[in-house]
Amino acid sequence: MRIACDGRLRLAGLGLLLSVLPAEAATIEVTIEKLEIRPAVVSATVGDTIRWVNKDIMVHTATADGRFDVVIQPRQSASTVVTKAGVVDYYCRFHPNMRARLEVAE
Ligand SMILES: [Cu+2]
Repeated sequence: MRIACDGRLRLAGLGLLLSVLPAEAATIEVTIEKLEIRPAVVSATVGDTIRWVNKDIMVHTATADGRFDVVIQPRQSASTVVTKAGVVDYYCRFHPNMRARLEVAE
């Protein structure tokens, strides 16, 4: 009986959590490989998570002046949540030729 009780509590907790999160919040994966960011343009909605996966053996950043500066270690991933709508151009601080864009909708 105790297990059944815990299950109900957990479900109630999950329902509460879901009700405060935007329904459409998603994680969008962007790959960095051979000093290239792909896809170069992604569409997102405020509240979404952008997750960069660095497949290279060198460190990269996803840097948008005044917005975010995410360091992505070699062979690892890192993420940020987009909090404002608009077109965001970002680049890598170590390799300024690496550029990409987020198009963030309200
Ligand atoms: Cu880089």
